[in-house]
Amino acid sequence: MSDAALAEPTVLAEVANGVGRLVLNRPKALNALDLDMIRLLTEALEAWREDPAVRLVTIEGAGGRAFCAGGDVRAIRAFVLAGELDAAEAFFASEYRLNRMIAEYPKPYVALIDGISMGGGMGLSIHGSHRVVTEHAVMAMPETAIALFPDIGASYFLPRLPGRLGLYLALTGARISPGDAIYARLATHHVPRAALESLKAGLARSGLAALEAHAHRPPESLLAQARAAIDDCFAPDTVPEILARLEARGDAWAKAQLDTLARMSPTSLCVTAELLRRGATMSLADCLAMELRLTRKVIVHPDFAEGVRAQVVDKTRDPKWRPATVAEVDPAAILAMFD
Ligand code: QUE
Repeated sequence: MSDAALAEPTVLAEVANGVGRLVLNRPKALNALDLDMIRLLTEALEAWREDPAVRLVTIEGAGGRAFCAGGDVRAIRAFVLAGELDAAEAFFASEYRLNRMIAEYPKPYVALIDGISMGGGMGLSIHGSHRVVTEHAVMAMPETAIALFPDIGASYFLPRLPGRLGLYLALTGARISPGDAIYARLATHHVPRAALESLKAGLARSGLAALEAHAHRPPESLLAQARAAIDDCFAPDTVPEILARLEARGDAWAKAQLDTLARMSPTSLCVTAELLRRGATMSLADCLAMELRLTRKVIVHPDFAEGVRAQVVDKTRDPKWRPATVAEVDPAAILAMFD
């Protein structure tokens, strides 16, 4: 028998005791979101929207390591290299449609984040009404490392985080802790892993009241400690000005940020800063439409295939960016990508 015939479904969807339960079920790939999973999630949410047997929806990841590590950028890269740009666009369009459906969902949507949630995984959680993090949660928008940009509605939600946290997370791809996620308002409740089964039983028995009943005090936030430095150094809207502020600051924290930013695609950093500047005053629907237009330009830039190769396919972590520095990026070329 083929692997496909033996394979379990990549999304489990079941209704019991008033709860529509979604499980991302590709644990070997850290539940990374492929087109099939997007279709299955969309179909389940559509079916449950008007179903009186579903009072609330939960979503979680199988396998204990990840909620969802991202989108299927490996497949997108293969489409780009094969010249199948329509297939790449279809992926992003269906992913962003799902993000919007979650944001507009008429029932409570509770994401249980007990592990890695990055990129596309953030798109399945952040737009929902409630986001629970366990002590094992790790969140990030790491797309500048693969020369993509923070998408899935990030141009809407990141500029709306406190101070300049959103631009900081978008440019550096910083991985943040459960305490940070609550501090930044990316998460709403902290529940220990050991209490998740009890929380799920409580959600079925008494609905959303179970969230408050199971919530623990959030752990300490490192992001809170860095907040003044972040707000100061990431105050400008352009990357060269941010780099200049970090260089002028010159302390260990600033040097660490400069080291991180030096590994990211310079083109992607500049695209990302402009994207968040624009998204700050736009609706979620308009932000998602802007991001979809931008994917067409960004995925055909050579940095994208190179970034996915270096970080995801070969894992050599040695991307060769062109241009190689922010100073060499032509601001007019960045603006042209938003046309
Ligand atoms: C930056 C990213 C992603 C990444 C690594 C980065 C990303 C993404 C994946 C990923 C993870 C697991 C998989 C997979 C892809 O890795 O967006 O197919 O199984 O989806 O440094 O932005």
